[in-house]
Amino acid sequence: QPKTPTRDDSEFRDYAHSEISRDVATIKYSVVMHLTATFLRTPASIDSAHAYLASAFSVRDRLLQRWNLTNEYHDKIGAKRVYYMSLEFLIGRTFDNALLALGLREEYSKVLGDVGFCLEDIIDEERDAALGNGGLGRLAACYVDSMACSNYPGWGYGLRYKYGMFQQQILNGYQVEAPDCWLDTPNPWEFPRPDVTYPVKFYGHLVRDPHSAHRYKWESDVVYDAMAFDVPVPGYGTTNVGNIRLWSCKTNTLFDLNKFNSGDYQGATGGQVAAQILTDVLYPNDNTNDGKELRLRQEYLFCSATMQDIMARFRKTGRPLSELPDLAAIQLNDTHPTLGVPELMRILIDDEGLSWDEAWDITTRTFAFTNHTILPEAMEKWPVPMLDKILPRHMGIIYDINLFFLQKVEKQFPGDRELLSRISIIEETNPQQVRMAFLACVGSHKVNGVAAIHSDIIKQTIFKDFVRIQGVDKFINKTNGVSPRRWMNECNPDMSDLITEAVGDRSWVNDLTKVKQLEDRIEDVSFRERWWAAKQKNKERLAEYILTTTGIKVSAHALFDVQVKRIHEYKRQLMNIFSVIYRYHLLKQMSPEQREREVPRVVIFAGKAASGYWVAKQVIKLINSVAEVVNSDEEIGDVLKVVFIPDYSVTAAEVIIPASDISQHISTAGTEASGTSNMKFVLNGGIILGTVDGANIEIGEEIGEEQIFFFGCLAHEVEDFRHYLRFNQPKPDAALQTAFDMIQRNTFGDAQLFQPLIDAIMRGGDVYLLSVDFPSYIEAHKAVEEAYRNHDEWVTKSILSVARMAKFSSDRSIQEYAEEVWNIEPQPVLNCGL
Ligand code: BZD
Repeated sequence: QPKTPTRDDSEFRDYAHSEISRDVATIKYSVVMHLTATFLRTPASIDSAHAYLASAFSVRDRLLQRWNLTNEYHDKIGAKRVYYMSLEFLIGRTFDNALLALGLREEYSKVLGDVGFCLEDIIDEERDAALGNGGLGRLAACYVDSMACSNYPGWGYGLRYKYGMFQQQILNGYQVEAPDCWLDTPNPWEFPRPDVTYPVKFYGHLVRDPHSAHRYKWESDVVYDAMAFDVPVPGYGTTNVGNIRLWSCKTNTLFDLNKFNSGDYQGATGGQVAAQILTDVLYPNDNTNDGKELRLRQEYLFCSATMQDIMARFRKTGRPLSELPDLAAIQLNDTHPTLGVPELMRILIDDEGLSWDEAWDITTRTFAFTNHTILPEAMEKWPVPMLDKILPRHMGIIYDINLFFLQKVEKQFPGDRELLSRISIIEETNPQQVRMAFLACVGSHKVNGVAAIHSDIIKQTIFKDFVRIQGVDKFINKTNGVSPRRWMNECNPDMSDLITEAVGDRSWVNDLTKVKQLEDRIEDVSFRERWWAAKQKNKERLAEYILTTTGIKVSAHALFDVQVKRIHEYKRQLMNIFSVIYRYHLLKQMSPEQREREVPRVVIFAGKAASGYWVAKQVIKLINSVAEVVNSDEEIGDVLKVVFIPDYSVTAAEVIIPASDISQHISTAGTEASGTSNMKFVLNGGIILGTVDGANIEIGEEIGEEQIFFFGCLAHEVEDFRHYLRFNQPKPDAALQTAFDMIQRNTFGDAQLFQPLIDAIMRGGDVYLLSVDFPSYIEAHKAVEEAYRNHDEWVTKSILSVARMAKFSSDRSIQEYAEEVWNIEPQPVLNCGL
């Protein structure tokens, strides 16, 4: 508890609350101070790494000052906060983002220029914070950005992994993983809080409270400490600064002096080493659940520290516990943080002494849950014996949650035993398993999917019974969005300047509805030319990037056809590379004159495969093998190039996305919950080639279906096709067969390597329906080519699309969550009275 100051602190307040001057001289002084005092550099020993660090620390000073003001203000007015709980935050870089938010980019450019550095090079010194796998983690980062920019009092909570998403190297065409040691150099964007540390228990046994049927004492010697690191989230065009609080694990058993004195140095810190493992590494799985015990312990460390922290903040207000839902809304980013539900129950019952019913009422009014997938392999389930061993108290609470829930349902639908077994949180397998999606659903007052089609599907499938039991109003849709700050203004400066010109000022960055005004410029010849030139410049930047990362030279005048995302069977990179093989075949059949008339194309892939996902890794190998053959075929030249850009990341995406003409989002209908890169590509003037799936559908509704090249079967047809293919051999069309034949004739090296990929289609039931969608996919490619030939038509599509994309700002998503789920309001920090 901080002591209430009795001294006169008014002068301190005056200084703390007055913004640091923004003139170049002050900035220069602060950068030089950090260079000399924080990093011990002399003018002779400054390199760009330290120029970056010193600049970043000086920016951080400003952010932390605003951070303090924001939190002090929200505390003072007793604002309700939202807590976005996510095991992943895929943040990327922060320096440029912060400079733009603070409006100090030009000033820093000048300061760095004066000491002989170029801002762009300095920006490139920063390493990505890659604490996430893909869409789910990046969504969390966009959402905290939007909360800060829209002045919502909100925090992200996550884990501070020592090793983030692995670095992908390509050796001999294969993916090789290397650790991401992102904390090896100082990280200016985190602020360690040793004062904010909580003990987290594991294992042990329970002692029943003799006075209460529901209360227990949980005793255990295995106690870890979770220590907070705060990551400031700069708000653009506001002084509000958000926060992501990340937990780092250490043991709380003291250093063993006896062991140390007897020479056992390692033993003395043994516990420390074991504990650190908990937050050592991000699990590199996207849309799969591997059920590892270490992952469960990570999840609990995260949930326990977060719930203790939220409760500590709440207790300081002195308000009764029943008012917790009036001051805190907690959003579960998928099921990974679901142990927060039994953890809050444990705190309220065992520590605070509430009755079960009181605790349950508070808990369910506090939590809400977002589902991001219905792929069966991604569904989190924990074996009961494992949970019982590691978290005996929580297992007991989950049993009781289930018991009371089933009793209620039994009253509502007497005698329906089938129903009870379908909805039970405990699955009656051997061993029994806890279905985390059901626990999250029962423990929350709202459940949402991430695009309209996905929200409909979950109501018809995994949560069908729950809709009947708990009412349809509990199940809502919140279509994803992305941050226009990072995904337009920051990554695409030239296009952003054009939008600013059309709108009249840069206010569209915080209010994307204004991009509508681009439609007024659709006939403006000069504007159209400059629009095209901006894309061309981005393509040249990407061509340069491809050259440095792969050594492949591509023409920036070719059509850039991009598929960048995690490698997964349902995303069908395999279908893409089969179509490339078929195109190669067609080109080989042509005369040089015919080839000359083709639209030259660069097919660009990037994405990581989970380290244990063999099929996905073979797909990478196939892409690289095809690339090697095609790119070295002199007859083909620039008419077709195939590129696999290694180590896809947020920073790589910021170069790739603004440069695309076409991007592919071609999941089997009904499998991609939403997708968010589809939004980013269109917001950067690219056109989608995609299936009728996820957010592609809503993008089409907004910008006009004629702006998208749709193909493939529809979600409601998938089941019948799959059923048919379980019992019948697929019938590949001539084009697909040609691709198979070329592989099998060793055109791309040893056919044996790739036979399993063909077998998955021909003998494995073709679960992702490649053989079904391939003919319409090839037709869609033809349509793309025809449209691209018509330059004018293409530019019109591009500008119109951006103009109509306002819906896909994450600001819109966050506003909907705030109003319909969290019941919170914007609280712009007012300097008055602090
Ligand atoms: O979430 C993704 C979906 O696949 C996308 O369709 C959607 O747009 C985004 C955001 O809503 N899901 C994931 O990214 N899932 C994971 O990364 C993940 C990670 C660990 C365990 C399970 C899933």
